[in-house]
Amino acid sequence: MTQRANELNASGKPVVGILTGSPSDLEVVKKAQETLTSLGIPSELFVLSAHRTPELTARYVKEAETRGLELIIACAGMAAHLAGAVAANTLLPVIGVPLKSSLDGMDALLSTVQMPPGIPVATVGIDGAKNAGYLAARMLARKFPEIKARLEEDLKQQQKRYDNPFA
Ligand code: RP5
Repeated sequence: MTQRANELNASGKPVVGILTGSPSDLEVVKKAQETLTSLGIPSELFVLSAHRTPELTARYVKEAETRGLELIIACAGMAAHLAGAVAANTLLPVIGVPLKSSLDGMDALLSTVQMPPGIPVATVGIDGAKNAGYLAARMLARKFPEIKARLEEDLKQQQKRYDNPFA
């Protein structure tokens, strides 16, 4: 159902949960939150680990939908199981961000992207936190028209950096 314009910002409640596996990830991961904020999308960011804090992670994810979250961005490096562990505990869409922590991030990329059938994780590129924010915004734009309008304006701004041979 289409939401009333500006309802999203009026409530101010987070609609995107961003999780990452270590405090050492935050410099990259904060780009996802900055992107969401620039598009007027309220989010929350927590450091939670599939390995080190499995119970807390599962509890957060199981409660996410009833708390009003629409999707979850999960970021991790090395044996990056966080996004898969998140997807195992919710039917919300999960965007996975593999982080470059070892092996140039190839380990995390393969861990995140190669989910078994039925438990999908929409994986962006290595250290692709910014694109995770944009992908989340595109998903939310199906429900919130004001986000679609902001994405259209953002794309126009990006296009200003390019030549128009036909102008
Ligand atoms: C992963 O292991 C984290 O997401 C991080 O990218 C990597 C290393 O974690 P630390 O040892 O720096 O805490 O779980």
